[in-house]
Amino acid sequence: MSSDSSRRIQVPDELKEVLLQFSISYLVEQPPDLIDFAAEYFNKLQANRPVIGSTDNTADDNQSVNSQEGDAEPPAVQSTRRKSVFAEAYDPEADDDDEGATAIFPKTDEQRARLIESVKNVLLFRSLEKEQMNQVLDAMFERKVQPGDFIIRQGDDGDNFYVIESGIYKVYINDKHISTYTHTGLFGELALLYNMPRAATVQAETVGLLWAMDRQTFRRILLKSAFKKRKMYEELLNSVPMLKALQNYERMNLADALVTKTYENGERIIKQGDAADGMYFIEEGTVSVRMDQDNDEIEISQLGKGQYFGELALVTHRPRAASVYATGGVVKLAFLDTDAFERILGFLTDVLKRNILMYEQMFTEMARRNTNL
Ligand code: 1OR
Ligand code: 1OR
Repeated sequence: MSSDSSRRIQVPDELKEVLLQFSISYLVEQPPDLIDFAAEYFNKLQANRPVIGSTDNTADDNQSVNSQEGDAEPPAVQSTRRKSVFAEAYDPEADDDDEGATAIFPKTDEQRARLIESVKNVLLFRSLEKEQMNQVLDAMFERKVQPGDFIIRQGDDGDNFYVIESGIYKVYINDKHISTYTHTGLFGELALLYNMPRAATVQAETVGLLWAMDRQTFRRILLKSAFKKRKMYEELLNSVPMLKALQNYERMNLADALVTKTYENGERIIKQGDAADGMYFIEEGTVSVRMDQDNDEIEISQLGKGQYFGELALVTHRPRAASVYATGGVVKLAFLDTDAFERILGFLTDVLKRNILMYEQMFTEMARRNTNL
């Protein structure tokens, strides 16, 4: 699809991390002047830079106490206590928050069945092994909420992470309503993953039921796998021009949903005429797109890193329009299944349709050339 020359520029991880943290702080605080805010932010960052080689980041963590209601301290100021996160690329491997035993909350069969149903679609849990998944189920506890209850307040330290069983929850940033969860989804993972203050306020609109997991357990079981996955796909997702329209937070959710698949040279990835089960982003290697013609196949396009395919059938709800093969060695792809596609990229359908228009134009062009021959 489009050839984006900026793809060749390697963005260092540290730069990405610092800019991500800065952007979150900026979005959370929405200060009147970006430049003043940036100057202050980076000065503070420099002043609080930890001594090289120091690994005291978890000591801060364990001391953290939930800030009280009405705490006037803005998140960026509060966060200077967590030097490591804002000063350098966060390394969960160096995090020793995983000491000690995991809490177990006994559950009735009925509760456990409800919990399993609620976590079925939690993308963050996808890469967990069976044993880890059982630990997660044991560690979660039920929390009933009433309309108006504040589950999370922006700027607080992170205590729990929540999976929704039922209820409607509104998300606010600086008192501005930005999104709503209705009976499904999860929230509260950001503060625990990135070791930073709560990025938003979450308030219950209706009675509801949440499954909660405490910070320690979240970090012990989920941090490394979830963080690694978000990190792993970050570069890929940043290199796909179509996804520029996504907000950082949506890109993170997309990373949770992706599954890596590899194909050997010559292997077929998609067969023309098949029903679609998802789409692919190319992480490494090239693929050849071929269409059936007169009992043969002709190549209509080659795609490489940062490009995607298999979206057409998802958008049009039709069978695969072409076959796709791995070419020139091993091909590594990130696969997004239909469900996650609809949930996360559904609103990008208009962008995708622009490409589809291009396929149609090319098709008409080819048909015209063929009849003129
Ligand atoms: P948390 O631990 O920071 C608040 O606590 C939670 O609200 C947060 O984790 C997310 O789980 C959830 N940006 C940041 N946090 C969000 C957002 C969000 N939506 C839900 N949460 N944005 C909205 C994206 C549609 C981006 C706004 C710029
Ligand atoms: P899909 O889900 O139909 C095959 O599965 C994929 O090949 C398709 O999604 C596109 O992502 C990809 N026409 C149709 N599909 C194409 C084309 C294409 N190129 C890539 N795909 N044309 C080539 C445009 C450069 C038009 C050919 C006439």
